[in-house]
Amino acid sequence: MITENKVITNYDALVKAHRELIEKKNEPVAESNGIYTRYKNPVVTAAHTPLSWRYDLNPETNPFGMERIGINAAFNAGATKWNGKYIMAVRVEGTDRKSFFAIAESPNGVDNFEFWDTPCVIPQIEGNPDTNVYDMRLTQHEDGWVYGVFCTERKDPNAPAGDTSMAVANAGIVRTKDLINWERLPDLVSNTGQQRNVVLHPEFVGGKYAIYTRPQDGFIDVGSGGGVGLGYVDNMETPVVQDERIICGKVYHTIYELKNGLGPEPIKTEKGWLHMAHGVRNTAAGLRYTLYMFMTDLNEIDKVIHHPAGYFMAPEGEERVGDVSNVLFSNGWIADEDGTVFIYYASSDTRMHVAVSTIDKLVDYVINTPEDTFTSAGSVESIVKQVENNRKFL
Ligand code: M1P
Repeated sequence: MITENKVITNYDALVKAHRELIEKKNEPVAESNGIYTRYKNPVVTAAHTPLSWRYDLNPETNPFGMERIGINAAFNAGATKWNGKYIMAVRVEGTDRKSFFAIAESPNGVDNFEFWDTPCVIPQIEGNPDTNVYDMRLTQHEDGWVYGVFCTERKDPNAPAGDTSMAVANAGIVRTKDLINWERLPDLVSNTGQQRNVVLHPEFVGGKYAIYTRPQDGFIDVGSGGGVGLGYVDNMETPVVQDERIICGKVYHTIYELKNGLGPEPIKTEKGWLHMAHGVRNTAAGLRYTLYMFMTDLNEIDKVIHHPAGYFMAPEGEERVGDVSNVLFSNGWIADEDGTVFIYYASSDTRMHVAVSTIDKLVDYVINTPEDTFTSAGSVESIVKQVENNRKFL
C-alpha cells in the first residue's frame, strides 16, 4: 500500500482528478432573457475543497487511503475583489453538518476557483461559542476594514428539556485587513428578536455604520418580524442597532410572501444602490427561494425607488435539486471597474454558480421592469400596455 513518495496509494489519481476539476474551463450558456448570462459549470463544489482537508496522507495511519474528513457542500459564498483576484468566502459544510468559512480565489471570476490552504479561523466569543456559522457577507467598508457579517447559531437556552433542535440565530461580526487574520467583534445587538441575513453597507451614513437586518421571531419562521430592515450602529466595537425599520417587507401573494433577506452588500451606481435579495414563498412542494432585485435612493438609503415585479433568477434544471431543493440563494457579487457584474449564487444549499451581467443592464432591468401590481388583473394590464406600445414596431 505504500508508494515510493510515501503517500497513500490512490493519491496521484486523486490529485489528477482534483486538478482537472479546478482547471476545467467554464463557458457561458445561451442567454435567455438578455439580463444576465449563466455559466455552465458550478464554480465551487464540495469536490473543489483541498485533498489535504479530507485525506490523511500518511500511509501508516491511513493504509487504505480513505477520506477521513468528509465535505458535504460548498455554497452561500460572500464575494469581493481582492488584489486583482475574484474572492469567495465560501460556506463549506462538513458531513458533520457544521459549516465554516474558507476563501476560494479565481483569476477571472468564472473558473479556476481554488481554495486557500486552510479554512478561515474565526475567533470565538469567550463564554458564548458559536455552534454553527454560515452565510458570510463581505463588505470593504470606507473605514478601511473588510468586514465579514455572518449568521451565528447556538442552541436556544430556553429550549424545553429534551428539545435538541431549537436554536437562536444572530449576526456575528469579524473584520480583517488581509482575509487571513480575522478579529472577532461582539455579536450584533438588536431589539427585534433573532437575526439572519445581516449585511453591512459599505459607506458611512450620517457618520454611522448602516446595517441591513432581517429580524425574525423564531429560528425558521420570521413570524411578525421579517422583511429587509435597516438600522444604524455608532461603532462596530459596540454594535448596537438603532432605529431599525423595515425597508422592503413581506407582501401577500408575491415571491417574498413568507420571508426575504438581503443578499450581498449593495452596489453603488449613478442611479441608486442596486440590491439583490432572496424571497421565499410557500408551495405544496415546500419552500421556494428565488432572487429578486430592487434599488434604493443614493442619499436616502432607506427609500426603495425601484422594485421590479417577480423574481430575477429562479432555480433551473440541476439547480433545482440538492440538500434543500428548489433554492437559489446569493450573498456575493463583484462589480468590476469596467461595469461587469459577477453574480455568485448557490443552488439548493449544495454548490456555487456564477452568472454575468453588467451594471448598465442591471440598472435598466431594475428601472424599466414593470413593478408588481399585486393582482392578476394588474399583471394583465402591464402586458396589454406593452403589447399596445409594441404595435408600432411590428
Ligand atoms: O435553506 C435555504 C436558506 O435558508 C436560510 O435562509 P432564510 O433565513 O432566509 O430562510 C439560511 O439558512 C440559508 O443559509 C439557506 O440557504
